[in-house]
Amino acid sequence: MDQDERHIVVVAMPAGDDPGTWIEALRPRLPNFDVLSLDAATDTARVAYVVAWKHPRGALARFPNLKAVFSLGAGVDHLLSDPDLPVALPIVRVVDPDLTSRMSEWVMLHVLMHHRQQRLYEWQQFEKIWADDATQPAAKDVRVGIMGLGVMGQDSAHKLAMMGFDVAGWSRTPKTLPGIETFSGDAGLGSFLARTQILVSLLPLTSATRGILDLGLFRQLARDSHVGGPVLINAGRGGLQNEADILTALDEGLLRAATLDVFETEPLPQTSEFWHHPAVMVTPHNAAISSPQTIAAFIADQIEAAEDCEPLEHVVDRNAEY
Ligand code: NDP
Ligand code: OXD
Repeated sequence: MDQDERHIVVVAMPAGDDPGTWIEALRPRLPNFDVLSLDAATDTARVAYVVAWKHPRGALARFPNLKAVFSLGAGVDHLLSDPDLPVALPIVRVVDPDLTSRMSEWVMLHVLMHHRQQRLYEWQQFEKIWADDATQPAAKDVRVGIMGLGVMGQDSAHKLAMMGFDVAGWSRTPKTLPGIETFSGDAGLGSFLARTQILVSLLPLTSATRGILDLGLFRQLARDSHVGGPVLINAGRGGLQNEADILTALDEGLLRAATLDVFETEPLPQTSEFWHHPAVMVTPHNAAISSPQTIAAFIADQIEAAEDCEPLEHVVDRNAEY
């Protein structure tokens, strides 16, 4: 094929972010394509695929011959919130065992951190206090509830159940999972929350889930946890949580503690109270990050398959989810 007939794969990132790592990871895997940054893709008619993470709004509407858009992550809210996203295009998200395992590591770490009161013992070590907590329950007596029983939520649920926790999950549609109590839809939410002592949010951000983690929801959580109140752990999206409500709930004792990986504004502003709140653990939206090599292999395989007229995998069902 002539150089000026080759299809282009564009890596689209926010202005100011360097797409170089992703371009380098994709190029050797897509030798028949030109892999370019958004700025370099001036021959817009040749652009067949876009690989995107928080692209500038409207940027994808410039490409008349796009065949598919790939999210660089599992979440697609950054794509679907673009009002100029071409309507008929397939949107593919990352579903990758490496990404999923990393999320489960993070979820288990923070469930255990709260369950075993690690922060208390860190403080005690600092103060040279030798004191144990004779009331520490076994994992089987601790009820963890996972909001979102998709790829991430199911893996975390199974791994927590393997550790002995009493695990339940909540999803949009009903599910049957061995060893996990399941709830679904608006009708199941109240019962799910009423049994939950440690709440883990692994929901996507959609019009139905935006702001769901608010005071009204925190009030419905079980209050009988051995740490003195419910715990919130959110790695879904910052838009799921009402941050003022989290602070109020912590102040009023509706929540005992929180671990937050995602925020309404990222990076978390320097002025945020979360940075120094004694009951809050902050991680910088890195609960699950796969290496560019792993994600590039996943995307390149899909592009090659699409070129061979094979169906794309993990295409987002826009009607079901948003
Ligand atoms: P999936 O699409 O596989 O799962 C989403 C789950 O949420 C499904 O069980 C779905 O229910 C449920 N859900 C969606 N909408 C609702 C609703 N309105 N009410 C109740 N349940 C609902 O996504 P993943 O598990 O792969 O990822 C989940 C999210 O995790 C991503 O969208 C992303 O935002 C976040 N994420 C965060 C990362 C981080 O580092 N912090 C890394 C990777 C992902 P049903 O099955 O019935 O459709
Ligand atoms: C994702 C993320 O969606 O990293 O994959 O947040």
